[in-house]
Amino acid sequence: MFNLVLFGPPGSGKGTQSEKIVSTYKLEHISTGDLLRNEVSRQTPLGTEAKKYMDQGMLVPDEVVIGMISGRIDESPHSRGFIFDGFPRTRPQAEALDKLLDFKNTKIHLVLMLDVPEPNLIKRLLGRGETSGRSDDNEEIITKRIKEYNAKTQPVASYYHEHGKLEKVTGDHSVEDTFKTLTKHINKYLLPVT
Ligand code: B4P
Repeated sequence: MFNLVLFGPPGSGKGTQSEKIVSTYKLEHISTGDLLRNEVSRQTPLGTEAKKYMDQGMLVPDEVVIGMISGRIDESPHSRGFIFDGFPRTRPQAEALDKLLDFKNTKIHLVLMLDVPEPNLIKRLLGRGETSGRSDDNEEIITKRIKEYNAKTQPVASYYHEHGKLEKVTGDHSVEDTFKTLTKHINKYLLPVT
């Protein structure tokens, strides 16, 4: 089993690159953003709670997200591995994920961090906002999300650096070129399924 974390600020292309990685390596995709949006659209108690935070550009509380991840991993016991997209986003989430995977006799093998300058992030997210219908894709909330990332999520990079798992990748090139760079790192652990 191979487990990958795709890490980076809002709009750095985690969702975009995850789709390509999933189809190339046949990994199981776990996006906490997608899972949370699904809960919101179904108006579940978890979704109603999460919506309050997401609409403000804030992170959803750790215990809500961690509980959701654990259940999702258990749904795919025979997968080749997982790609965690947008999770972990805080140090407690990173520690909880390590414990969870240790309990399942596996671990995080690699963390790929997409690096994109802030003005380009804002431009991309405003562009996505024109079609996504997402309540958090407007200028005021995007600025809050980037602040929240710098305060709470950036420390996750140090956590994985300390564990020797972090690789930084420029996420500012085209989708294809960025993907090529990511595959160079992943191929050291896992080959594409043809
Ligand atoms: P997410 O759904 O994870 O989304 P994101 O960070 O906004 O975007 P992503 O990086 O995936 O960018 P994308 O590929 O779409 O988070 C949403 C919210 O959910 C959070 O703010 C938080 O409230 C909550 N949440 C999620 N996980 C949580 C957790 N673990 N703990 C607590 N709260 C959590 O790309 C963006 C745009 O750029 C797209 O339009 C794309 O087409 C474009 N793009 C991508 N790559 C490009 C490239 N190379 N060049 C040009 N444009 C590109």
